[in-house]
Amino acid sequence: MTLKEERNEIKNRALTEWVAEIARLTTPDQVVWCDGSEAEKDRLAALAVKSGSLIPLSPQKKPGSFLHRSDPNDVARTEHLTFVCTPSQRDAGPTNNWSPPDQTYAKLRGWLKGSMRGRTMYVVPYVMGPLGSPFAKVGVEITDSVYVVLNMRIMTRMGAPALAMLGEREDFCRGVHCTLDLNPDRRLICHFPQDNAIWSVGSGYGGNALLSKKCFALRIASWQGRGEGWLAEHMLILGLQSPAGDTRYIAAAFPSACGKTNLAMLTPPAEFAGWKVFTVGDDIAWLRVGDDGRLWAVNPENGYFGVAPGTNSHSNPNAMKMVGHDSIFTNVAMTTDGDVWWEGMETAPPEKLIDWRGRPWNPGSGDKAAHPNSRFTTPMANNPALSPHANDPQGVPISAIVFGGRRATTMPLVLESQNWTHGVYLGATMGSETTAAAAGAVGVVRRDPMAMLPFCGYNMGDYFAHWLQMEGAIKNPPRIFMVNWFRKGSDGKFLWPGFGENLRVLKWMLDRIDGRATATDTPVGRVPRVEDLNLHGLDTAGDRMREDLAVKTDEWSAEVASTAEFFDKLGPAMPPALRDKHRGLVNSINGARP
Ligand code: OXD
Ligand code: MN
Repeated sequence: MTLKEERNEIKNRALTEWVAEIARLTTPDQVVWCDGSEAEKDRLAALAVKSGSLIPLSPQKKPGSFLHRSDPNDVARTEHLTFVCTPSQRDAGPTNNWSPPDQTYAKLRGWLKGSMRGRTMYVVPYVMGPLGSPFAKVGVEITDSVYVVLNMRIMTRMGAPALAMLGEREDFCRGVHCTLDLNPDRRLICHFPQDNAIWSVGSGYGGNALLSKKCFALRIASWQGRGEGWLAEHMLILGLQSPAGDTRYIAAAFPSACGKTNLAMLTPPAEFAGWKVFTVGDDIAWLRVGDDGRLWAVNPENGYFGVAPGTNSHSNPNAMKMVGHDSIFTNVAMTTDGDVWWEGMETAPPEKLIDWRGRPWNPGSGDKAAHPNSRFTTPMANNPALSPHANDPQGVPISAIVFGGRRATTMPLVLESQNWTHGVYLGATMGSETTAAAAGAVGVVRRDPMAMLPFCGYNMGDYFAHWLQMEGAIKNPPRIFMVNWFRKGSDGKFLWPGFGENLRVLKWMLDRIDGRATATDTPVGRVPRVEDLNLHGLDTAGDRMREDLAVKTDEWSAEVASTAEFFDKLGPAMPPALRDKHRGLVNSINGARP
């Protein structure tokens, strides 16, 4: 085999040797080192169009944008095929799939032998975190997918800046991605945190194939954060600016497809004239303690990989603007004039539509035109609400941490923790109804502590212990809250309007921090009364609000029983402090029983 190396000038021996090793294994026809330039993007996009992997959209309707249709068996993260391969199973813990590293490498090497014959192997160096930031880290993804390269170019700071930052260092995350034939029987997403390595095989879906995102910035980085004293979290970061011009930052964890992107770029309701929300990040936060004893956060990503269905000019006007150009759409429907459409876009479907599989759509069939987990990939620079600090190497100081799930019952609209340990307890007991972002049943409540269950790269009990321990390092800790935008009344309808109105709840949090708002102590945390929230101009009846804020003893009895079961599953690594908190809560709920 002759390898056509396009870049011979790479000085980093560890990098060139590793790339050569993977090329010897996969035997591609050529190896292309990506530099992240515009010219490269245009060349690769033309190649993808030629191969049919990308369809150009209308230059008038969606300039610079493309549609990709994935294999219908490859449309979401596959958690049952995702593994954490630590030397000891105890370190992966009971909530991660585990397999021994040596055996796993051997199996994957077997699958990858000769797998890129006749194809091109792309080497994609990238930076996670703002350039020049003490938070930033370098990864390199080897992939045989042009779609992956073009998405990585949007989602990360890719190419030349990464090689410049790396220099001669060897501590880069080594990611190997190979699509094979997309056969689910030969699909595995494997993490080797002790080697700073990821091997992802047999899937082209974003969360499985864009190795910078869930694989590196959450699973590998959470392991690194534990060792190095920081946190890698499944959190959006937003700045909330008051009419007086001061901005406070909030980091919020929600499970996939619960509206993180919407909250991160929220448009305030009319009654909040002068208030502004700025996006720092919509999915991932890396948090470190600053010299001032506060917790500081950066968004390690450079773009958004958002869920398309439900996005419209009411739920997220900023998102509608930002996907208007230079975006890649995956598995949405296409109009005959080269535009895109999905369920929940407020315009009615046009008469003729090509569905996400590329077939003419029949509205009467009951099939969705866009896949429920169809996505847009958009550069963060497209976002009209982008924070001026999104690229700040120092990050932003966090005033509040918010945990939230999708719960039809039990969880009030908002709950304030009593202290850090109670806040960690709230995060640890988070539950949410499942969505289409992962393969499997939709609508079942599962425990998803801190929205990290599918993304924590080590033992969940050790992860809680790390969170508890962080308190000692943070002199001025953010206050921790829990929210639920999704509680339903007895009529089955949502009690809270959500979207832009969520600002009212964020404002109450800041007022609590400043000592300007009141709350009532309940056994499960502090809850506002209806009159403590600014509901001016909101057409929601008082009794519905009371229902939304209610802490009901019978619901909480069931909740703590289900939490106890979950804690038992986490086994001996579960920190005693959280078990104590749980016992205390059970006692006070039983004490509150009429
Ligand atoms: C995502 C997810 O894609 O959480 O962000 O699934
Ligand atoms: Mn996510």
